Amino acid sequence: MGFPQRREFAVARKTKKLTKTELDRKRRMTWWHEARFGMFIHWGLYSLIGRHEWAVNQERIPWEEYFALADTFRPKAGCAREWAKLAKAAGQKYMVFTTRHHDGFSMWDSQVSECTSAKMGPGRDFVAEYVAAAREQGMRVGLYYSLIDWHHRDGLRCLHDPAARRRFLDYVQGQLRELMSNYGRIDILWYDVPYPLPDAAAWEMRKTNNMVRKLQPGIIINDRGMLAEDYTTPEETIRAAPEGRAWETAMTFNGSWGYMDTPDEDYRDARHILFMLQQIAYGGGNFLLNIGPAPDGSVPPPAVRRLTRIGKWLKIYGEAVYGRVDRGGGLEPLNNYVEWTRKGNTAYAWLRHWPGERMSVGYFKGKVKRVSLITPAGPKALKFRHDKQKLEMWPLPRTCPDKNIGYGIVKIECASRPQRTMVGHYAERPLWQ
Ligand code: FHN
Repeated sequence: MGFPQRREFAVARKTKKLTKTELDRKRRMTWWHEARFGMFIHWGLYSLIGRHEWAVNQERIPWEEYFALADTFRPKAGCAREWAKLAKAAGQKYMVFTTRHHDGFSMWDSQVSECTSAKMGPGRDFVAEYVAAAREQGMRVGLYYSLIDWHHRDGLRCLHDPAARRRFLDYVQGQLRELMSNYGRIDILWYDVPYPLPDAAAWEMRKTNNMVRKLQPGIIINDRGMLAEDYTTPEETIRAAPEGRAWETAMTFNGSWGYMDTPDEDYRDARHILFMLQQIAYGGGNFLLNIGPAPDGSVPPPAVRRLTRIGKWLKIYGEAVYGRVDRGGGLEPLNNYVEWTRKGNTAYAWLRHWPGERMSVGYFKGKVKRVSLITPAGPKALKFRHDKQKLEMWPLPRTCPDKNIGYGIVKIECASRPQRTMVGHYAERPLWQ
């Protein structure tokens, strides 16, 4: 299914003129691209079970038993503020919170559902608490909304029963209208799982998103409502969208989006998170990293430890990640211990292994003006020699200056686009995209 936008992109690229839709999208998404790194939060009744957010479905738990959990759902006050403070400490710039997952339990005071955190158990509007906390920390506010609803009586019947479909679409549109009207400025709408209806027309998605955009003119909408909208959303994998198409990878720490108290070893470690951040930034994408808070709202300590370390690292090296980052292209890994991000004619060499006091980068092309080591005290100029064979630089410290995660960065400023590729030496095509 070719996204309609591909045709728009093709036209724009050929004529080098952006369409009105693309110009509007470019304006709305500038902050999003420059933010790069966000926090996903999966938290709801399923967190009380602690065996993944699909437990009610996969373990066939009777709905009466499941919703009885609400009676013991008593999170501590201010838990959303903990998430927002942690996101800020981690260097994340936006947050996306599950307002309603597939289980049909709405985490706000919805007037079109009886299964809500306000009417049942907690007696709280967690969306309101989350939005206030995120804003308090200067975070952009994203709302996740599941189109599938396993519990709603029309959630599956809507496929074949026109009256059921009308009721279910009124429910979905009514909930989205509440979320887009009652919580101030919303920056992101993160749709999920458009099942069981077969296409955007059946979901009345164009009409729904027009309503959403009317209420929130600057909002960014993902592609999981069966319209391409603003960006593509691979998850648990890194797959760059075609040039010109925004994309964001969503990842868990430990394989479960919802709370699951697994050992520390199950969590992707800080070095791996940084490696993924670099791979994503190289491809010009965004990284939405998930936390699954416990029933009381607290964040699992292994996630806190990792996010805190990553935020400390980004305080020093964030220039290689945030702001206008260009897709890499033509900066091939060096012996797989050096990977890259690029901003215009500046290449950032991410070193996850330390070469010692000198480093040689073979096949480096681009007129080098300055080479510097990024340090907590700011860039430290390096000497360098650049010939047809390689770019050599020294003196580097004997060991990696980053004692936190062991990732250092050398900044290479050029007068032309930097490249590192064997194309033109031994290979007729890039060995690595
Ligand atoms: O089924 C959901 C899953 O529980 C989780 O919310 C992820 C997050 O991207 N989305 C769906 C699976 O793709």
